[in-house]
Amino acid sequence: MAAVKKKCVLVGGGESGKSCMHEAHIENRFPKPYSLSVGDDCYDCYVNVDGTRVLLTVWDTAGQEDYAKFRTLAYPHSDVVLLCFALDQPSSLDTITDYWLPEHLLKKIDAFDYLECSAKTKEGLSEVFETAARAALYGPRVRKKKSSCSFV
Ligand SMILES: Nc1nc2c(ncn2[C@@H]2O[C@H](COP(=O)(O)OP(=O)(O)O)[C@@H](O)[C@H]2O)c(=O)[nH]1
Ligand SMILES: [Mg+2]
Repeated sequence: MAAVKKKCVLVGGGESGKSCMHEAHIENRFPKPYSLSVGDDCYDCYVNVDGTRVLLTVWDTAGQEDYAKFRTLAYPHSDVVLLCFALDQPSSLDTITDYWLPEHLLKKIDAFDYLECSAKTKEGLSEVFETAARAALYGPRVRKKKSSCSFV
C-alpha cells in the first residue's frame, strides 16, 4: 500500500522533552546522557491510521530562543506541529501560548488534540505519533484562512 507523506514538526522550549520523545519513538530507548539539540534533526516513520499508511517525517527542532531563525526554517509545508511542554514544569505550558503560538502567528490555540506521554516509560508515546498522523491527514478541526496545518 502506498504511503501518504506528511510533515510533522516538534516545537517547545529547551528541555521540554522533544528529543527524548523523538528518540524513544524511533530508537525505542530513553537517551542519556543529556544532549542539547542545536540544529534540526529529522527522521521518517510509518504510522497506520484508520487503514491509511502515513509516512511521517518528524522534524525535531532546537527550542532555545537563540535558534529561532534556524528553527523557523523547519516550519514551511508542515502538516502538523506538536507543541511540547514538560509535565513536571507547569510554567513550560505558559510558553505554548506566550511564545510558541505567536512564533507560528496564531492568536489562540485550536489544537486537534491534547496528549500526555513519557519518553522514559513509553506510556502514551505511540498515541502521540498516531494522533499526529491523523491530524496531518485530516487537517485542523476548524480550517484557518492562512493555515492548513494542525496543532497537537
Ligand atoms: N522523567 C522523564 N524525564 C524526561 C522525559 N523526557 C525527557 N526527559 C528529561 O528532560 C530533559 C530534557 O529532554 P530533551 O528531550 O533533551 O528536551 P528538548 O530540549 O525538548 O529536546 C532531559 O534531562 C531528559 O532526561 C520523560 O518522559 N520522563
Ligand atoms: Mg532537543
